[in-house]
Amino acid sequence: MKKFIVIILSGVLFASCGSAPVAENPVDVLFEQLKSVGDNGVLYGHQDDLAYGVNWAYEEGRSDTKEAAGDYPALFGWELGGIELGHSVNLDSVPFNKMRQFVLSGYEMGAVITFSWHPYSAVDNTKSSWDTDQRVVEHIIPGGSHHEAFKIQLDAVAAFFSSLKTQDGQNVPFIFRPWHEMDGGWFWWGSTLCSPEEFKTLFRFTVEYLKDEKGLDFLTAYSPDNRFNTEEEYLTWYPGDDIVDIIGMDNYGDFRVGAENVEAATKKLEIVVNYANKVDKVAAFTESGLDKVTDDQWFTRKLGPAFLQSKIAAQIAYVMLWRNADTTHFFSTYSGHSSENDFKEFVSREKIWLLEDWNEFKRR
Ligand code: BMA
Repeated sequence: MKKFIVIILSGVLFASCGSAPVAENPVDVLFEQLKSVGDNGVLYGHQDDLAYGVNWAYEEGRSDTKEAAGDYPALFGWELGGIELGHSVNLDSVPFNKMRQFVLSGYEMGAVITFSWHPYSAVDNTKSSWDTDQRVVEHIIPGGSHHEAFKIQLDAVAAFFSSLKTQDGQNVPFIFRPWHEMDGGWFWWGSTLCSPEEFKTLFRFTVEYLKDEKGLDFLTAYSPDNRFNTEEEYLTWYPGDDIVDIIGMDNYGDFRVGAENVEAATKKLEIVVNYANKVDKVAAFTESGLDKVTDDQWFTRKLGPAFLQSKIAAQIAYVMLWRNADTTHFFSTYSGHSSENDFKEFVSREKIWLLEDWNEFKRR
């Protein structure tokens, strides 16, 4: 309750149309809420936060964020990889049935939900997203030899998305962030294995198939990695304003200890925000983190300044840190870690919002 005086409960879910109130589309509501964040704050998000953390897994109510800083993240990230093969758990062993529950409870708490997807190749389903010995994109886009196989993968994604409903049957709104970090060379959809045109075709087909064929509705995020220095470079892989809602960037590289360049990260976020403002979209820092948080003041000295030191970069709607798997692979803090106090200080800043801050903002 640190930040706002609650004045009125907003009627944001209902718009009047004639005399009968008509429920507004929850995806549009989410977009408007994220747009309204602007200068006011930045939502803190964390991947897999409710499922597991360092030294625990699947214990109801737990969250590394909450245990370190007293509240849940305002945004929860989830990963779909493996669903396209019909697996019941994702590639990080999160059961999809549990994920559905976490998504629902996160949404009901007021948090924003976002999905990433690291699919196996539809050309050879023994090849993970990180297998880069084969060109895949050209074979799965329309006209390609494995296009039908790819559609079957999308059907599995669609079935899961369709199952994300509240008890009264309302669809849970969410952000879908497929084909991220395409400017790098570590995924089979990366810059070394497809052309920008092939990539855009893949991206557009993915979104259009899920929406037009499968009747789904969601916000779509575009998130290259940090390999750009101009707007033109940023847009190399951009599939179009008509299908993208969230203008994002992933960036670990500019925070790597020894090779840090926070100024560069800020400049790139400014490119992201300026473009989002120009085309009336939401800007976001879609993925970051410091592997094993090896700098105890990383949050207040590096991550925070990357966007708070610039009035433009500070307009991002959210920043999401990657998962806390175990003591060898974690990207945010946890209770007992030497960066915990710094994290507390970071999230206590006026502009950094955990769940309660976000909920208060929505009620203003
Ligand atoms: C990567 C790592 C992997 C994980 C994958 C998908 O960045 O965290 O361990 O399997 O994301 O979540």
